[in-house]
Amino acid sequence: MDKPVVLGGKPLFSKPVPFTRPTLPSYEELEPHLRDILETGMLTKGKYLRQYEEMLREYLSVPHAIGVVNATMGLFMLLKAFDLKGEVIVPSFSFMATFHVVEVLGLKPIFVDCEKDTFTIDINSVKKAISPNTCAILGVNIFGNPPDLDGLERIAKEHNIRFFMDSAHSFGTLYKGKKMGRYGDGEVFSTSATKLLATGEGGVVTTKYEDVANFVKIYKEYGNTGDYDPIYPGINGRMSEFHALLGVKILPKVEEFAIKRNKIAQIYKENLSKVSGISFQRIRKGCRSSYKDFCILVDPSAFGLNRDQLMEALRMEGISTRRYFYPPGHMQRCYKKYAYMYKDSLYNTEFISNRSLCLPICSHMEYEDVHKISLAIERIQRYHREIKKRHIDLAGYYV
Ligand code: T4K
Repeated sequence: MDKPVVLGGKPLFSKPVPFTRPTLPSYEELEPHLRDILETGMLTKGKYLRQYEEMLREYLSVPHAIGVVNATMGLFMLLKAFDLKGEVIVPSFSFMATFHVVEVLGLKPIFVDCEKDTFTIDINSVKKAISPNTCAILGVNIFGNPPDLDGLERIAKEHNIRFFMDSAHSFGTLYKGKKMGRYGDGEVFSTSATKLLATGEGGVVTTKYEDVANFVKIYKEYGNTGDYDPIYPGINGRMSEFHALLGVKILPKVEEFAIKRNKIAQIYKENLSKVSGISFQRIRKGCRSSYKDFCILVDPSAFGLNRDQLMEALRMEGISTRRYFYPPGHMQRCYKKYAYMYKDSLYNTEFISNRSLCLPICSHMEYEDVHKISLAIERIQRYHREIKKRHIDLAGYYV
């Protein structure tokens, strides 16, 4: 039966399709190393973290790469190293961790707009937001798509302020042919379970400055340099040996994963460009996205249903999606106190946040599943009128 499930049709998948799954080494590949960790009893601060960090420095071609507990703490420690005061410019269209770090450090996040096509931080919006209180810009690679890094570096230099990159989505990204990790005053990658390089929890701080790298290394050890007389109050920001071991095994495969995801994105685009009302994030010219996420925009008038209605219809098909990033930063409850500053001013951010939907993607996804998900979206669109009627009934029922 051709009808979508929401209208009583047959599901295209025999079991639920997860939003993502990490691509991991086999148990057999890990077994001797797990035995080693367990037999030596070195669960943290050991040789696997040292090996991982060495591999990261080589892979990213950076002088300093520090494995940490997660990217949120990595960003916290990186910014802390600069003893900043005042305002930090952040894109409102990002994951909550980007702005939380700024707020928790006692700095003021200044939310700026994104570009309508790339979804990344808009340079003109950044320029307008610069004030005598601005101390830094914190850019983000959105879903793996880099912003105008040269432009951001130029603005930071002109105004003598710091520039950092939240590169949480950036293993697999290429900016003008080069890997991330070397931009601005420092970058932070995430290796949480949904990333290309998935160590479970984890982050990587990169910087060109030796003193900043040393700060982070000591800060993540409570500020203790080894004599139990800390030089400053730090935290525990360490990455365990189990997490580092996963990093050691997965890092050599990141390139292959990025290529695979780019192929998946290409198939989605080929299929869905034939569906009325669906458009895509534009990848910056000369760059490669990691496609940590594959995101579509749903135009409700052309598609016939809005983003949330499509999400619900896909959920009924057993297909899991995410509304990254909704609501955007400046509209989140915890930033209500700043809302007066942004009335109607972050137009692109609100436009994209209301229409974007991330579809399932992972590095070991079958192309056949990409075609089937595309087909599910296509038939939902084809039956949009009936679904709309039905959805109104269901919406009433669900509330
Ligand atoms: N900056 C940016 C721009 C970020 O996007 C993030 C994090 C950060 C900073 C901070 O990085 P970390 O401090 O986390 O290192 C996820 C992740 O938890 C989060 O790391 C990520 N960004 C954010 C965009 O997405 P959820 O809540 O959407 O993921 P969840 O738990 O619903 O899982 C999604 C899918 O992954 C499901 O299909 C289940 C699957 N999954 C999940 C886990 C946890 C697995 O297969 N295995 C797992 O272990 O947040």
